[in-house]
Amino acid sequence: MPSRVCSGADCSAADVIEGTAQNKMRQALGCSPRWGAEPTRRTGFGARQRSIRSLVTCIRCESPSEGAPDAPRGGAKSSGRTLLRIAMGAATVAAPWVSPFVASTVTQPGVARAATTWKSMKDLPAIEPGAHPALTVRELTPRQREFTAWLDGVREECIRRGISEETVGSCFNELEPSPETVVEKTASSHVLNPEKNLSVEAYLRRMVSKDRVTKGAALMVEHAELLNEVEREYGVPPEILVAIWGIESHFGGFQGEHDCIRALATLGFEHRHWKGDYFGNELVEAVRIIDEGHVPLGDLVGSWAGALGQCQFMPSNFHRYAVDKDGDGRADIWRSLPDVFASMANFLKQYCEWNPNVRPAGFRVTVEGDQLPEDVIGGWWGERKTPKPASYFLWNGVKPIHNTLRLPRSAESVLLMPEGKDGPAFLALCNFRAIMRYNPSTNYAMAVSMLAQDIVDEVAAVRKEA
Ligand SMILES: [Ca+2]
Repeated sequence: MPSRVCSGADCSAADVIEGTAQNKMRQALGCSPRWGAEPTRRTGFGARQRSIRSLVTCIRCESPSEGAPDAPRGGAKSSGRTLLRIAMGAATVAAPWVSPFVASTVTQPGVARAATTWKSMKDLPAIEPGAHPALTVRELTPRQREFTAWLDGVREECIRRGISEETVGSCFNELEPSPETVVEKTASSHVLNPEKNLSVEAYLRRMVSKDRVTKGAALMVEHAELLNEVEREYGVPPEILVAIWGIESHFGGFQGEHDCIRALATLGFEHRHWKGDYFGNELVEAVRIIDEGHVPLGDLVGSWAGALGQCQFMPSNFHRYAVDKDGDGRADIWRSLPDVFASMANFLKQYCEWNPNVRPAGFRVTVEGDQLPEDVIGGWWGERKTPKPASYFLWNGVKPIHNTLRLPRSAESVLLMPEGKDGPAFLALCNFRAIMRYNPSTNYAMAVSMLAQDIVDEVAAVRKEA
């Protein structure tokens, strides 16, 4: 190993060097580490490029023939053999952490170009690719090439929308798509989308569990002041906010564990031919969240489909509807409950058109007798029949299962029986439609409505006992 110390002052590529990898290489070369040893968030293409640049830079510093007048050369004249030794020393040290990504994506033309550069700099024999394990080359797979080309388009769109190049670089420079394909995702969707794969009864049992009702009731009481304030502002009742919060993220306890940028990039890339640029657009909007400083990049985690925070907003909805209620300058739907509740309520009011004058969104009912005519019995929300006043159903054998329900008798309602007369029955009022806009699933809207009403019942029961 060379013993001389490099000042780094004449490193022509110093502006691109950063991170642990480079410092390891500098230390191996006897150079003092100068740059922050922040580990990079992802390892990939950018880290690779910087590592190679770093290696070339240090070799340049070691060269007496480089001609920099103030370079601290230490008097010893480096021979070509010394330079080669330096390079191989660096490569040896670098190998354990460079090899995996060199092996995966450094391209043959890239190494040939580096070798040519070196030769022109030092008049040394060109490095033969494969001469050292760290320089082993494998071509990009067609998928990786296509992904890189697609991502270049997204980069351009980010810049066009005014996002800083620095943010775009931090999000994309070392990004690779998730290995899961859309097919695999679809195959496992029974886990990811239980509302599509369970019976209505089983789904409701899972979503409106006793545990969720109890916890929701406790949290509604605990945050009553804040929730009431949000209701005064947006017209959405506390129990609905708590129910959506409970179902979307288990009251903030589980917000998803996927790197949102990578998830959206993978989906955008995989869907590029048949879903327009929906996910590509969401990806750009996710990068904008970072650019605006709402949350650090490492904390931008969410569902596999890119839904974010305790209220599971897609990035574009975040920009339209997220609210900074606590006034700290950031709409923090990950950690700030005032922001989470106000954002949900704002979304329900603005986008879902929540009607503040009708309290329950819907509720579970039993249907007794068979006096109801067939033409008022609907199936799923998409198969609903013409609305009737709630009182019409109550007169014809329909009974709510909730204890505390105060039903606006004149409110327009539809009867939903998705699995026929032997399955669960639901009376849906106008705000049922609003919940369907939050998540277009009849099961989801039934679960939210029912959980909200069960939470109200639970709070009433506890107060009565007290
Ligand atoms: Ca805030």
